[in-house]
Amino acid sequence: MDCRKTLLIPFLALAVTLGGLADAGQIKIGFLVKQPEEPWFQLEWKFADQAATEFGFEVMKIGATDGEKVLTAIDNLAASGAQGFVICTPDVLLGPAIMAKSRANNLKVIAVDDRFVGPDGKDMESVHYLGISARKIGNEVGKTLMEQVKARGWNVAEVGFMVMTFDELPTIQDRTEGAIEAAVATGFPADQVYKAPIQQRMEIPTALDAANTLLTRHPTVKKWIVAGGNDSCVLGAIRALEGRGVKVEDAIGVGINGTDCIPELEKANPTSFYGSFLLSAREHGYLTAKMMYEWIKDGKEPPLDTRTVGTLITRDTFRQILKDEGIAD
Ligand code: FCA
Repeated sequence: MDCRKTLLIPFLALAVTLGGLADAGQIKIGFLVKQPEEPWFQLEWKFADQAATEFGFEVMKIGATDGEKVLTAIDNLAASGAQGFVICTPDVLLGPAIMAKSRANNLKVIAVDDRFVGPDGKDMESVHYLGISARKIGNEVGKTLMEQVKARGWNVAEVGFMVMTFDELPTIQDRTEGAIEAAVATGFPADQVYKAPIQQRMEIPTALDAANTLLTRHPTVKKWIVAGGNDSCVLGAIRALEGRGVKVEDAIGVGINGTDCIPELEKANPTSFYGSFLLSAREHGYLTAKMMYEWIKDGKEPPLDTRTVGTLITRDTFRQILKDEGIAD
């Protein structure tokens, strides 16, 4: 063995040991999301990673698409030395089970986006939560739709309001109720509001099915405005309207998230998807991860309830706004 190798081996052994020690001392947190394929959740992860790099902790990103995966993930997190996690649960009714398992494993919990619901059907207000101001943002959607109806000189008597609902999830119910409330308050006839309940999961195909069922029931309506719990819900409805031959200029859709409609806004020709309320994936990912880290490291308990706002993006404005938010280059 030459002399360089003899020196190198103990050096490498030392480096590995130190590396191991550094890892062992590093704070680890989990970040569990219900729909890892959605751009919204991928962005939350991206911003959580930014916080981890900035403050020097580790984020274990886990796609937890059903209850079993969530509960297994909690055990795995504890076994791997994590001390807490942020979660957007696949089902809000899992709240009590998640809290029981986390307590047993001595893990701290922050719920993001979807607030846990207790056995009494009420929000679990004792669990730390960061989510959107759902009703207010819903109100903005309703107002934006009505502004467009007026700007286009439509006669409201000819318009149907298609609302893509998902009442299993309170944050979504608040958004859609908020949209209806604002449209009706600005003169939209309440009896021309039609709800299309989405089955199981909020995705484009399930929303498309729900919209088609609704359109079959109202064949004479000529013009449509569309709201829904998030971008995918509204995009499904827009695809259904296109499938029925409704002209681009005869429908107006406004989404929520702003992150899942970017290819739609980038299309060379406009569709009926007018715009979306861009939520702050940065705050939902970066801030929750940072809160969890500081809670573990310094015992700094986060606020129990934090709410974020939304900003309207349209084909004209989305590029600049996404750039400012750090979502697009
Ligand atoms: C819910 C929705 C997501 C996003 C998030 C803030 O979890 O399913 O699409 O809108 O709230």
